Amino acid sequence: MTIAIGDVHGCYKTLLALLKKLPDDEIVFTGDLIDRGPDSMKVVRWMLGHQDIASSVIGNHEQMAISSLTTGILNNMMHWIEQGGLNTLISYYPKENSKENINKPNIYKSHLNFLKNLPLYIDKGDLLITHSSLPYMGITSEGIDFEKFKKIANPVEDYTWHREDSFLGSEGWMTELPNKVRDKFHIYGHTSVDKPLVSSYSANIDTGCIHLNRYGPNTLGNLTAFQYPEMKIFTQKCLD
Ligand SMILES: [Mn+2]
Repeated sequence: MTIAIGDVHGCYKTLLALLKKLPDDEIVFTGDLIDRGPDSMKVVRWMLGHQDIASSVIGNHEQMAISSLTTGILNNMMHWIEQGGLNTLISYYPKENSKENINKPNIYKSHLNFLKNLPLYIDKGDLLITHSSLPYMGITSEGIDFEKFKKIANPVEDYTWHREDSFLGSEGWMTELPNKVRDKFHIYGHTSVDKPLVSSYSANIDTGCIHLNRYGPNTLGNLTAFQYPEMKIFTQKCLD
């Protein structure tokens, strides 16, 4: 049994509150642990401290952070900052009179290393976790043949950035279910939806924790956990 948790985006208080509601189970995050929210450093620190029970795939936000911090290319940095990377950098900057100041310069390296080693996907046989939905690439009408997909997919684009545009509704978020991976239940995040989009073969569990009220009063703004195969949903409203 596995519990997947959607895009956290530095919402550490919300994450802790959600974790309190969960039964004991292995936890897998759909990526985008960092950026936009106030406490990316604490979210990554929590991950490093709980590697026995929790793992994560890589999201497009981790990709942006890595390409900014390892290449030194200004355009990469500008793009990341514009997409919420500034709050991540600030979360690593020592604050005045804080007890945590002593540790911060040392943790930076280990945290970046952790992000660099996040996998594109976690395949547990009957369960597949990726950050974004996956493009069909015309492989089969029965759903994605994942073994074949792995051989031809563009690693960054197809696992972490993809959006099934044809499934975007008039309100700007997905109204239908985009993905079927043959013989696997597929859990992903990346495109924020008001309520988890769950079908017999997939679940988008990014309920836009950091985007409360983005599309009007009481839209988005929740962090979701999804237990498989129980298909049980746990929700926590954003506290950050
Ligand atoms: Mn995201």
